[in-house]
Amino acid sequence: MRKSSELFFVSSNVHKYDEAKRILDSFGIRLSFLKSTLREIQSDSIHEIATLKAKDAFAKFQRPILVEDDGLFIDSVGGFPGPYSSFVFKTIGNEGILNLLKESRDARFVSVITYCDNTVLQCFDGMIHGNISMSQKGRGWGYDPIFIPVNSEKTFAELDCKDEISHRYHALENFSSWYLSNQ
Ligand code: ITT
Repeated sequence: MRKSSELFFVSSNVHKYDEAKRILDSFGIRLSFLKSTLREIQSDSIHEIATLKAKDAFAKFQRPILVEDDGLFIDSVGGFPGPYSSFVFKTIGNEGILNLLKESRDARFVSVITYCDNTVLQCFDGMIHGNISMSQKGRGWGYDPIFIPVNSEKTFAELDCKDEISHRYHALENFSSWYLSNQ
């Protein structure tokens, strides 16, 4: 790993970058954005998807990069949409998910942040438990209007503190400890 090299977040999703930037700022790490749609394989493993996204991003840009793959796992429907969260959001969306669910609404949101440079490829996991709301609440992006984190009555879209508790926060906290101790 090169000392003090600029770090880039590669994604098609600017909301993910905005949150990652704010979170890494709080750990003293500067993050820049490279907007790009990466090759996303269909796989049961978000680690595998994140690893291949990272290899694709490094091959494209030849710079130290971070990518992220996320999954919303809902217990009562066998972990669906899980690794297919991006496709499911684009197809049936939040209303489609709400229509699938009955009483049991426990879920978890998982983030796999992957770092890649010319010598290292490493994944960092983060997770938050919660449940799926009965209807969409708040004006956030993606699944935020339907995901209620544990110990809250509000969805991510309605909360001011998402950055301090989210799946993304936990994955980036793990990344930061490793990155700062390897600088
Ligand atoms: P990439 O270009 O980085 O792959 P993406 O939006 O396709 O962007 P993912 O595959 O990682 O990202 O995300 C899976 C889905 O979960 C996608 O629909 C996201 O909008 C959604 N998602 C991820 N993190 C979220 C969060 O914190 N809040 C709400 N929705 C989220």
